[in-house]
Amino acid sequence: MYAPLEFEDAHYSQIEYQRKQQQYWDSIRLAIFTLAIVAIIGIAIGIVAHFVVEDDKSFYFLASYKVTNIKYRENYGIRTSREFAERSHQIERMMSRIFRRDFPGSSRFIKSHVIKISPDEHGVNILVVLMFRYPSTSSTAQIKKIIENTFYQSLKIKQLPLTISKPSFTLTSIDSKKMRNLLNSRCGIRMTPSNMPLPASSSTQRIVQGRQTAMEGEWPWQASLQLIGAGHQCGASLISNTWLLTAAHCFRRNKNSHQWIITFGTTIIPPAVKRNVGKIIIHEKYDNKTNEHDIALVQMTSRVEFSNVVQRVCLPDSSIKLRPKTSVFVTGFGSIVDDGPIQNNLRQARVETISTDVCNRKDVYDGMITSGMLCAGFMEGKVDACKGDSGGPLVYDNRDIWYLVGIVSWGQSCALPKKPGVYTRVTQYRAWIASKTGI
Ligand code: 4AZ
Repeated sequence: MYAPLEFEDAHYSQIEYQRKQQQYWDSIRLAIFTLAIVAIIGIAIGIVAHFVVEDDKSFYFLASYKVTNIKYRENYGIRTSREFAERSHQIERMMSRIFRRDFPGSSRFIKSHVIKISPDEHGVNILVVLMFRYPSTSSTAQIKKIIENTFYQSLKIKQLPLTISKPSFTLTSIDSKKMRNLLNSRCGIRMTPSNMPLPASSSTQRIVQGRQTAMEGEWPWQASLQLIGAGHQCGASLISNTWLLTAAHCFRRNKNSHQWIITFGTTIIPPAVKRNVGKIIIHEKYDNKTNEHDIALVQMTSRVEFSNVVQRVCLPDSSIKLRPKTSVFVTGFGSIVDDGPIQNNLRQARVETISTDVCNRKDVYDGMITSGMLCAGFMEGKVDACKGDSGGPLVYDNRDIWYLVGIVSWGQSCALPKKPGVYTRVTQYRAWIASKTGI
C-alpha cells in the first residue's frame, strides 16, 4: 500500500513541481516581454524627442571687445591683406579655445568669423560673429547668458594670447539674415544652404573624368561667360558684386559686350543668376602668340546679391607666394576629354602647383612660362583643366578663406604627362586689377 501511495505522492509532487517551474518561466517570460515593450517605447520616445524636441537650431551672436596688447596696423583695414588674415585667424582660434572646451557633451560652438578689426586708443576693437547650435526650444536669452559666463570664466582661468578688456565685451543676438549680410562683407567664404560652413574639398579627380561638384555653394564665385546664341565659352570668377576676372583670350573672336552674358550656379542650364555684360577690359599687353598677360575684367550691367550660391572670391595680396606642390583647386564647365563637349554640371579637380623652373624645362614647356604665368597639375598628367575651363578660377584655401591664384589660360592638350595646365598668375596683376576697378 505504501509503495503506490508513495508513488502517487511522488508523482503528484513532480507534477506540482513542473507546474511551479512552468509558472516561474511564464513570469520570467512576461517580465522580459514587458521590459522589451518598455524599452521599445522608450527608444521610440527618445527618437521622437530627439527629432521633435531636440531639433538643433543655429543661433548667431555679434561679439565686440577691445584687445589691449596689440597695436593697430593700417592693413587691418584691408580684409584681403595678409595682416588681417593672420590676425583674424589668431582671434578665431582663440574663440574656439574659449568656447569649445567649456561646453559639456556635443560641442555647441560651431565657428567664429572676424568681421572687423578697428583702431582704438588702447589697442584694437574686434567685431566677430559667433555661431552656435542649440536645441530649438532654447531661449536666446538663456544661450546669451551661457556664452557670457563662459567668456568671462575663460578670461579668468585661461592663458589667452590676446589681452581682452572685460568691461568692453558686448554680445548681441542677430538673425540669420543679418549674419549672412555680415559674412557677405567678406570674400572667399563658402556656406551650405543651411548657413553652415562647407567642409574642405577633397576631389582628386581631373575635370577630365572628374567629379561633379558635391553641393551648391561649393564654388560660389564660379561664373559662365556666354555668347548670346552660342552658349558657354569660358569660365570667370566673381571678385566684387559687379566685377569678374577672366582670360583675355576668351574675347579673341568677339569683344562686343552686348553679345555676352554672365551666369552663376552649378549648372549652365538652368542658371541660378543671369546678368548682362556692361564692360570688357582686356589687358593692354595681351599677346595671343605667347599667351602673355592673358587676363581680362568683365563688369556686369547690374550688381549681383551675394548669397550662399553667389559669392566673391578673395584676391591674393601681391606678396603671397605658393610653394611648389601646394594643393589648389580648378573648377569649370569645360570638356572632360580634349575636344569633347562642354559640361552642364560644374566640375572640380585638385591639382598641385609646379615651380616655373620645372615647368620651363626642355621636356616640359621649354622656356614658354613667363613671370605672369603659373603651372599647376601633375607631371604624370591625368588631372587637368581643359577646353571651356579657360578664364575660370584656380583657387587656394587658406584656413577656409579661398583666394584666386590663377586663371585657366593654356596648355598643350589636356592632362598629358609633362604638359600641366598653365594659368595667369593673379598676384602679378593685383595692381592692374586695382587700377581698373578700384578693388
Ligand atoms: C583651352 O583651349 C585650354 N590643359 C584650356 C586649358 C588647357 C588647355 C586648353 C590646359 O581653352
